[in-house]
Amino acid sequence: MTPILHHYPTSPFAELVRMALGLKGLAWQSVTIPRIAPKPDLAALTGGYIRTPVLQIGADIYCDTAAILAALEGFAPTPSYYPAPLGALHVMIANWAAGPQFRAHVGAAMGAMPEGALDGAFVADRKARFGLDLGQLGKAAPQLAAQTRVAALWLSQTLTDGRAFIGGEAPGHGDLALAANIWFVRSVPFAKANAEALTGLPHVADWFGRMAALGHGTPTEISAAEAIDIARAATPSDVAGGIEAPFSHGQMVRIQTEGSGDAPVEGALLKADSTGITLSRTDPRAGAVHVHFPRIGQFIIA
Ligand SMILES: N[C@@H](CCC(=O)N[C@@H](CS)C(=O)NCC(=O)O)C(=O)O
Repeated sequence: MTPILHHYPTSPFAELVRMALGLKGLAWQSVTIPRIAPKPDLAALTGGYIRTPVLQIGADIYCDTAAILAALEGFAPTPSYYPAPLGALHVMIANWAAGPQFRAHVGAAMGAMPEGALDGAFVADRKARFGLDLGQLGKAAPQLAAQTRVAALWLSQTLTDGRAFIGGEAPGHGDLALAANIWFVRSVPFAKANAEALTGLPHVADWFGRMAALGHGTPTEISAAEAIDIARAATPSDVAGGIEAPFSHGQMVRIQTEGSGDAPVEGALLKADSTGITLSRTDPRAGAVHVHFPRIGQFIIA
C-alpha cells in the first residue's frame, strides 16, 4: 500500500511531511487539496478534519503531522525519525517547534506582507476558522520575528560542536519541525530579511542545506477521487490500544481540534491513549475508514 499525502505546496506542515518522506526515501502518492474551506473530498476521508496535511494509507487516515509521522515510522521503521541519543526528545522538540514557535514563525513570515498581498478569500478563511487578524499580526510581527531568532540561536548553539543534525549524525523529527518553520519564512519573498536573520547564524544555513538535501522522496500525483476509491477498496487496519476514562470502546464521540473553528469529527471510539486517538466511521463515498489523531491538541467530546 502506497502512502498518499493530501496537501498543497505552500503549507509548512505539509513541507515537514514531504521532508519526512524524503528522509525515509519513500515513494508516495500526492493529492493536491484546496488551501481553504470547503474541502469535501478531504472531508469524505477524515469526517470533517480539513487541516493540512493529512496522510492516507489505504482506509487509514492520519490527521496532524504528529499522527502522520507516527504512522510513517510504523510503515517504514528505518531510518528512524527518532534516532539515538535524542529518541523521543525529538518529538518533544517538534511539539515546541510546531506549537509556540510556529505562531512566531507565522508572524515572521506573514507579518510584513503589504495589504492586498494575500487573496481576500484566504484571509477570510483563516479569520473565520482560526481567528487570524492580519492587522494585529502586522503589529506583533517585529516581536514575533525576534522570538524566531531565539529558536535559531538555540539551533546554532546546538550545532556548534560540528554535529550534522540536532542529535548527531542522523536527522529526526525535531530537525524536520525546526526546518519546516525556517522553510516557511524563507518561502515568503516579503520576509527575506527575517529569513536571512535565521539562516545567517553560524551553522544554520549548512544544517538547513542538509535538511533540504533530504528531498521529498518520490511523489506521483493522483486525483482526490482516486484516493477515495483506494480507501473504499481497502480495509482499515486493526487497532490496538486502551480507552481513557470516562470513555468506552465503541462509544460515539466527536473529536475537536483545539484552536480551530472547524467542525468536529464524529465516529466510534476504538482507541484513546497516550499513543493517540482512533475513530471508526463509515462514509458514503470512502466506505469504512479509521481516522487517527494524536492525543495532544485534541478533545474528545461525548
Ligand atoms: N497541528 C497540525 C497543524 C496543521 C496546520 O495548522 N496546517 C495549516 C496549513 S500549514 C492549516 O491547516 N491551515 C488551514 C488549511 O490548510 O485549511 C499539524 O501538525 O498537522
